[in-house]
Amino acid sequence: MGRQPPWASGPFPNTANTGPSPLSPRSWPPPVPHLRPTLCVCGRPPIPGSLLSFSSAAGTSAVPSRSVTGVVKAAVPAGWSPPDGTRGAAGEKEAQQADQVVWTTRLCLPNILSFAALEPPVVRMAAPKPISRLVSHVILDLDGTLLNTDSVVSKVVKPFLVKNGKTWDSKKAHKLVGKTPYEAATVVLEDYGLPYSTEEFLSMITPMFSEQWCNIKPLPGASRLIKHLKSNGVPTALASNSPRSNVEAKISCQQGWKDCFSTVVGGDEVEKGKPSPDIFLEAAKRMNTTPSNCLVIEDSLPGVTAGKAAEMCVIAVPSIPKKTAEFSSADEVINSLLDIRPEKWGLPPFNDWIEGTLPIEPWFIGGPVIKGFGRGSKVLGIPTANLPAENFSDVVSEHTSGVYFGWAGLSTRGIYKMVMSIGWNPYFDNREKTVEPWLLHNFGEDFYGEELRLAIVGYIRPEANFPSLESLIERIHEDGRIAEKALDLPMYAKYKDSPYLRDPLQHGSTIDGSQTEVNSK
Ligand code: ADP
Ligand code: RBF
Ligand code: MG
Repeated sequence: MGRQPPWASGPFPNTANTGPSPLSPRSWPPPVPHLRPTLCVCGRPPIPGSLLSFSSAAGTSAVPSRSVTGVVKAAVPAGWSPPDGTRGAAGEKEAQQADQVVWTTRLCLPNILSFAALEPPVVRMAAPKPISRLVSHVILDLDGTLLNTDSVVSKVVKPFLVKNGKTWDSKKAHKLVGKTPYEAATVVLEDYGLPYSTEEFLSMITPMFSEQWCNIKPLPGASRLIKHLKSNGVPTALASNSPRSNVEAKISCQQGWKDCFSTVVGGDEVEKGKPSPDIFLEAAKRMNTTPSNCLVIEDSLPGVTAGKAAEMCVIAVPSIPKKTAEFSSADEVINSLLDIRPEKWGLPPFNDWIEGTLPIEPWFIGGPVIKGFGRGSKVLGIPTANLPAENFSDVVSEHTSGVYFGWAGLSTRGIYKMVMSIGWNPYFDNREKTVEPWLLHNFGEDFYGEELRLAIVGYIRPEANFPSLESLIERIHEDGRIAEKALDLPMYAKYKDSPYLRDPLQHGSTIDGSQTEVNSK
């Protein structure tokens, strides 16, 4: 131990020195109050007598996981009373060591690992892979990880196809996501039967891409992450397969980005690009550190392979939906940069989460309420007023899937609190990315066809799969409670006055001030 992370003298404590080994019992509980864990167990309490197996990393990799297996008499915290009135047995020890234990369907605070209980009698808590290495340096990929490069693909390829007498099919666009330019070019040529070699096609299309560089948008959470690392003094490199000049041109379009990187390594500066480890090894060298101190964040499979070949820790943020399984060699797979928990890696935690929610730059969508899959009310007892996603496919593809919340305006009724999922509903494994807003109000009737406007102001969690329909329903209700409460915070409450929500209302003749008041469940 004794390795001093660069921020050790700063506001973040040097937790690496709390014991002879991060796994040592002596390092638990950590001496620093804000790193003391909360054990947060999401889901219903397990049935007494069932087997409980969980790992209690409880919030920070500075205190890596220990596993506890035991028979639960009742789990756990002091003061919590299981239905049969017994008190905690196994698990109590955990409860004492943590600052608090929340056995709850309510609040899963950020920086806290949450555990999903499976069906009794065997209750297995799904814990993340124990993280046994702390890092001090971060290496980021650019295209597909920090920048939504895929969004400019249609802008370039569409007019090219038109010129060649073909029609762009947006349904085929997903096939290009995450591919290298060469691979993507090959797919386009095949799909549309164009009479060019891949090299010819690339030479025609590459200059058109260059023109679009400043139209590429950062991916959700990208600016937040690199600015957080910069402001906490964590050395951060950019390592891309693209030539260095392209990388520099792209990041110079993004305000404040250039200063966030201590070095930039381009594909033309090493012998072999990813999946070879060369780019990452060069980045570590330039930061004067060893590979074992580095955390790589990557969206593509070649990038993850390269990071592991460099013997670095790797977080995968796959750009291609539903392909998580392919990234099993990564140390962690997350859905988007919004889900990064730097403290799991011994890096300074984000401090912008508030009451289980992450404020985001608000975005606005709306349209007539259409028929969905017909299972919201029927299967889940939770109606979701579906919007025609094709009307705003750009906005929807720009935002990562996940559970969000905000305000909903209904043309003839008023403004309501709202919680929604956007994505493929992993439990149902949908083919299309849908927007599923649940208005937190009991209407007692349908309102198909009415104009619905949404202001989406915060993020709660990634979409997830669940071991049972019950646990999905329970989690959605939990999301509802989180949204309901958070929307009263001034930072979120102010958006209920967004003109966008009220616009359609102003055209309605029967609406007066009282009817446009905020309603909630
Ligand atoms: P669908 O699959 O057609 O969307 P749902 O079972 O999800 O069917 O029901 C959604 C419909 O229920 C909405 O389109 C709307 O007309 C109605 N509805 C009633 N109450 C609500 C609510 N609180 N939130 C969302 N939709 C509601
Ligand atoms: N579906 C999932 O498969 N996984 C989820 O994590 C999930 N979270 C949701 C959260 C909220 C707040 C809402 C309203 C819906 C969520 N759904 C999720 C979608 C739900 O499965 C969907 O509304 C129904 O399938 C109806 O089409
Ligand atoms: Mg619905």
